[in-house]
Amino acid sequence: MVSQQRILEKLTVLKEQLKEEGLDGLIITDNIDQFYILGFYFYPGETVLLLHEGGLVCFTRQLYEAPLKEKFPFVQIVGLDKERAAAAVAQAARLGLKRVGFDAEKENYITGSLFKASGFVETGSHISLLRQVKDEAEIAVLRDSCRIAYETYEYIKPLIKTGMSEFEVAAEMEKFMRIKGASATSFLTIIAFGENTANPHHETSHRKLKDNEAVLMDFGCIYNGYCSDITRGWWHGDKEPEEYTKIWHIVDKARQSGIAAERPGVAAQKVDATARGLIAAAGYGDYFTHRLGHGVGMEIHEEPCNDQTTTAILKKGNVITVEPGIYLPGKFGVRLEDTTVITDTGADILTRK
Ligand SMILES: [Mn+2]
Repeated sequence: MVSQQRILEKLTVLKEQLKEEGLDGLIITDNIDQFYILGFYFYPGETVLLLHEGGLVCFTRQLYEAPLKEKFPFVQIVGLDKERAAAAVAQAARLGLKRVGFDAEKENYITGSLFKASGFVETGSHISLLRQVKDEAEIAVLRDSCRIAYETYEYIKPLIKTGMSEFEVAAEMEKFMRIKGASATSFLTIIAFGENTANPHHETSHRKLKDNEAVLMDFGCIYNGYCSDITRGWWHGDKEPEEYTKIWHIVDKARQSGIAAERPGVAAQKVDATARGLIAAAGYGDYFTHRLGHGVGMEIHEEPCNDQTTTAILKKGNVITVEPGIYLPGKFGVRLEDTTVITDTGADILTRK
C-alpha cells in the first residue's frame, strides 16, 4: 500500500531529522509507527526497527523473515522469536552507532529500561509528528474510510425502528462497514437512545428504543489502516420537544462555525473557542463538557486537537474532527461530528458522500 518510493522518502526525512539532533540511529517500536513507515501491519510488541544512516534493520518474528525479505529488499530483515530489543542494541554496537534515539513515550517499562541502560537517548516522537500531516495518498484513504462511515449512517437511519436495541443497531452498522471493506471499527461503536444520549461516552447496551426519544450514534471504521469518526443525532418520532430542536440547531451551528474557522495558520485553540463561544452565547456553555475535536489518522485520537489549551497551529494535511455537543442530564443530548481535512485555504468535510 505504501510505495517503495514513499517509504524511502519517509526514511530520508527521518534521517535528516536525526542528523539535526546529533543522532545517528533511531529505534521504532510502536507498531502503528511501523505501519506508517512500511505499510505492513505488525502486531504490538512483535518487531523492533533500527534506522541508521546506512539503512533500516527490522528485528521481527521468524515467520515474517522470508515474506518480508521479498517485500522489502532494501530492508535488512532479522528473524528472531525473542530478545529482539536486545538484538537491536547489539546491532547498534556492531554498527558503531554513538547516539541512538528512542521514543520513550511509546516504550514499555522493560524495553525502555533496556534502551536507557544501553545509553540510547530519549527523543521526541518523530514519527507522531510526521503522522500529523497526511500526504495525498493518506488523505485519499481517509476520504474512503469517512465515506464508508457516512454511508453507514445513511444506510442505518431508515432501518432504525421502535423496539430495536442499541446493540442490534450497532451490529447492523458494523456488518455493513465490514462488507464495504473495513477491517474493524475505529473505536467501540456508541449507540445511545433516550436519556443515554446525554452521556457523551455512553456504553452501547441492551436498551431498546421507544417512540419519541433521542437517538445518537458515534462511530467509525478502519479502512486500509485509516480511521474515520462521525456522530449524528436526531429525534425518533413525531413529537420532538422544542428544547431538542433548539439545542440540535445550536450544536449544528457550532459544528459549522468550527469547520469554517479551520484553515492553515489558525490556532486549533481558536477553532475550539469559536464553536464553544457560540454554544456559550446560546446559554448552554455548561452543557458542552468536552473538547471540540481531535486528530484522526492511523489511530482514532492523534494530534493536533481542537481544544481549549492546545498550542497547535493547523497545517495543510491535518485531519481533525469537529464535534460540539450539548448534554442535558436525564433528558437528552446532541453531538454532531464531522472529520475534516485542512486544505490550502480552509477545511473539507471528509464524512460525506
Ligand atoms: Mn471523535
